[in-house]
Amino acid sequence: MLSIALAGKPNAGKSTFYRAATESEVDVGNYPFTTIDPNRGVSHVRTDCPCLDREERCGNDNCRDGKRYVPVELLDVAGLVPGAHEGRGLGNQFLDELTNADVILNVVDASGATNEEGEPVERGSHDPVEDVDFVEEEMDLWLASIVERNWESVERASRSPDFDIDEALTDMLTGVGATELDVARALRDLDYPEDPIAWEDEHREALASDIRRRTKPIVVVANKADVAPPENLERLQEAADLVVPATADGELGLRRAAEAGVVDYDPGDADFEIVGEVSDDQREGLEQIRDVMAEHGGTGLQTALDRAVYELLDQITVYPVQNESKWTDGQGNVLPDAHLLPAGSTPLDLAYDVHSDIGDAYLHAVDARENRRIAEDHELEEGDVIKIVSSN
Ligand SMILES: Nc1nc2c(ncn2[C@@H]2O[C@H](COP(=O)(O)OP(=O)(O)OP(=O)(O)O)[C@@H](O)[C@H]2O)c(=O)[nH]1
Ligand SMILES: [Mg+2]
Repeated sequence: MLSIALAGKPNAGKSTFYRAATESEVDVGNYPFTTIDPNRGVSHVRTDCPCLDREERCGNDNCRDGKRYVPVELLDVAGLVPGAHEGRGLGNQFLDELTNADVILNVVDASGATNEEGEPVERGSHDPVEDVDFVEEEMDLWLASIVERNWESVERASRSPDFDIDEALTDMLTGVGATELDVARALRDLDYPEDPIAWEDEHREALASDIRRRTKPIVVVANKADVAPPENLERLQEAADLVVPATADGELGLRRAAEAGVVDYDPGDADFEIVGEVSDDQREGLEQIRDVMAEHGGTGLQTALDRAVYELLDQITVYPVQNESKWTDGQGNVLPDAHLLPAGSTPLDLAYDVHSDIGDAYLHAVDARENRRIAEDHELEEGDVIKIVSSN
């Protein structure tokens, strides 16, 4: 499963985001370091279900009237403070928790009501743009320290006659999610000495930040948009490539209200409808959330998750089925599974993603929408429904 990590300074709303997005109970508090041990749970990205192109909706548990929710892992870690890579705050133990993450959501308090350590201060008095930069820096320096720690092994390997720097660095960096291709591309972009023994800290740091950008891309979540000065949101938009204004607290309120049957709302909707009995206070709270949603096209949580997966990680959703005309599995479930795969994936990649045995026994594939056989190297597209034919 793809893994998305919530990172950022303390008190920014990471656990509130997590609570809303996973519908699980974790501690939230208006002080730094509420979270110490990481929380790991399942959230979803949202896409159009292929059943929208059929007469009836599929009825899958993860499909609400054609809105398809595809599971991803969500990780909520302790807050990060400047100097964390050197052990400040709760240190770099939780930077290590980010090792397996495919993408990072940097949750920023856009209201400027918490300082760089996450302590409450007067609203607007802290510049949230600083929180965008330092999280990137801390992650870069953390990765640089991993490279530094392991450099001796690269130097040792370099004495061997068949030494290959790409191979040695790939060995060292697979642990943080770097592929051979990432390393090759990073080395192509950098100037560095031939001999690893001649590498200086600056070379290792340049390598680390290049690899960090490739393996841990970042979406900035401009949280607390409900109480943020508009100029902060504007400046944040300019400070990074991908910035999503959000109200984690608003989403949490809506999810709870939806569960109680008070509102009709599906995560990622731009608006909601009040359908149950509410007190005046509740109505006022809900209307405040509605105002923020109207400004930003929703609460922003689903948007942040979706853009991380579909935009930054460039994933597509593909639906394997056994019956190509009914789009069902062996038990008659319509569109039973949704798989996230990198764009450019082929039917064979899908087969291996379903099960390595299916991949090994792959014969051919059928595009169930068109009802025609497709080549092994055919590039799959978002929303493809595919029957894999295998010899077992
Ligand atoms: N106004 C507003 N407050 C929010 C929002 N999201 C979270 N908060 C509040 O911000 C405070 C911190 O929230 P947490 O979710 O505990 O923050 P955290 O980033 O997990 O903090 P640490 O675990 O200490 O790193 C709490 O008082 C939340 O209620 C939001 O969208 N709007
Ligand atoms: Mg927390």
